This record gives sequence, C-alpha cells and structure tokens, in this order.
Amino acid sequence: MATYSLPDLSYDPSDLEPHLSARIVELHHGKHHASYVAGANAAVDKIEEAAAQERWGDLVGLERALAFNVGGHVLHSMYWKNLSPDGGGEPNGALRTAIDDTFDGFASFKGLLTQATVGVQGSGWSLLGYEPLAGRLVVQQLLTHQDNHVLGTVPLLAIDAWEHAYYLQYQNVRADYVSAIWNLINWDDVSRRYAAALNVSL
Ligand code: MN3
Repeated sequence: MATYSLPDLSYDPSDLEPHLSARIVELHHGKHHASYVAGANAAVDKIEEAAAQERWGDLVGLERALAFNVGGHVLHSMYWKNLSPDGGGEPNGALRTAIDDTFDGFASFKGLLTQATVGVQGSGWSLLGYEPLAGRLVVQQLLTHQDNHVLGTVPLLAIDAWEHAYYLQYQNVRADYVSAIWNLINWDDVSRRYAAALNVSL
C-alpha cells in the first residue's frame, strides 16, 4: 500500500481565476504534485529494498530523492490549502499581532515575503514559518523543495516559485504572479497553522 497519496483540491481549478488560470492549477496539481507523491512512494520502497539487500551505496541518492519528493508533497499539500477563492486581504488576530511585532507591520512583511519569492534563484519556494527555539516568525527561501530550510521551523505559508507555478499565465514575469497570489492567500488557514505551531517545542 502506498504511503502517500494526492489530496483532492477543496475548490475547482477555475475557482482561483483570474489570479491563477484553471489550466495552471490542473497541471500543477494533477501532474507536478502527483509526480512528487509518486516519487515519495518510490523512494520509500527503494530505501526498503536497498536496506534488505544491503546496498548501502545507494542510500545517498535515495535519501536525496526522499527529501526532494516528500518535501514537494508537503509543500504542495500546504500550498493548495494556503490558497482560497475567498482569500486575500490581511490577517488578523494573534497571527496579525505576531507579524506586526516581528516585521514592523504587514506592509513590511508583505514586501519581504514578496522579494524572497521573486528572488529565488532557479526553482524554489518562499515560506513564512514559526521557529520554535526563538519563538518567532521567520521568512525563508527554499531551493528546490528542501535546501536552505531552517531546520525545525514549522511552515505556515508556502509560495511556489517554480516556473511551472506561473509560466503558462505570466511567462517569465514571476513578480506579476507573486503580486496576484496575494489575492488568494487563505489567512484563516495560515492562522490555524500558527496556533498549532505555538505548541511545538524542540
Ligand atoms: Mn510546484
């Protein structure tokens, strides 16, 4: 039995228009995300096989494949929930207070996360996360799905900066995609993740 499975979207692909086209969402979820799910299951199986056959030299590549594919599955599973047809605007409550305290206001935070996303070199993601040791919010920039991650940080909001996330609609202008994505952010989902993250200790 497969360990990982592709989650359904909670909305129709066309529901994120005009900010994200239905075709992008269909391909991104049905092809790209699905490939990371398949890759994650394959990596789990191959590590079991390698261990059973004591092919230890295979572990370096297989562990890399595990981190890449499970990372992709985690990030995309979050991404779809972080977006909503009813999203946009600004957060409120405890998350808003933390953003204001940490980043000197929502506008400054939005600028930082925007630039972190636009500035990813090649394929990667930006994240708003909660770092439990300091007990503070942090903006991160991931390369591919896992490199550059601040270990232990609980991701709250993940923005995909791979070209497949926007190229069909925005071509090479990643900044226009990032500008549009702010209209879809599901702050209720991000706030729920923040409340849960506060209970994490390292
Ligand atoms: Mn993607």
